[in-house]
Amino acid sequence: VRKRTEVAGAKRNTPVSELEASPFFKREIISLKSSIEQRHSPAIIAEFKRRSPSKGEINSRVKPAQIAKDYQNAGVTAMSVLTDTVSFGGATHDLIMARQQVNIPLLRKDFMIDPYQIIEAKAIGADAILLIAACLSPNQLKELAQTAQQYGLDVLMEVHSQAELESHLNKYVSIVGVNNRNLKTFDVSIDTSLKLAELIPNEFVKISESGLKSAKEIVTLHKVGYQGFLIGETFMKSSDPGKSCQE
Ligand code: IGP
Repeated sequence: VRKRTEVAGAKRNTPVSELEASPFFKREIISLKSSIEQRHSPAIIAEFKRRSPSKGEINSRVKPAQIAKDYQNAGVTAMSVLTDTVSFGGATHDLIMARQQVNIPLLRKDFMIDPYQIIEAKAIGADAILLIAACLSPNQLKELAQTAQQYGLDVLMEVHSQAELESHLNKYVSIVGVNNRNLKTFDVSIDTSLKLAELIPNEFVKISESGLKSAKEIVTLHKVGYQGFLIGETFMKSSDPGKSCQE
């Protein structure tokens, strides 16, 4: 993980007044939390991810608009769009393209450090944002989560450990995601999710993230309380991610 906490702020491509004038800014938010809760069976959040620091190129041919339609047709609960360019080859434009095609909740996946990025997330049509405990101080995370809530966006807080959960969790967060990928070694193990499940208070929706490959893993994690499953690579590495997602 790049250390972002020292960075002064996000790159500001567009003035805030212009972001607020975006047609998406006024659209009604589709709650990611409610959508997962209403599902009752395991809820899949399928990710658009071209490349990653651990895997390199995953799929550079497919387009976000097509994948969004395919994921929605496959019946996923929500879609995650990586908008980080440096590590993941994504762009805010990818989320806009997805938004124009679907009416499922969209998660903006990025390294959020600045309230500007939250306003931008809303302006490009996101319904929820990710805040990574490992990248933020407890106070920074709380302030960003509160800002997101004021804009009506759901906050998914990502943790890797019990320590992060205990130091960073706050009332402005609505979903807790346990990342199975160790950010230092890139090793993935669902044991991380299994271990942390009972430590997440029940008012938060629990999701398990990364490295998920089989229905069996999902059944195991669902039994211990996870309702949502964030899956990128398993779908994206197929030449037809929507179809592989349906299977
Ligand atoms: C998806 P995978 O192993 O299914 O492609 O993982 C998602 O969990 C992963 O992309 C992710 C991520 C992140 C990316 C989880 N947390 C934080 C960037 C930043």
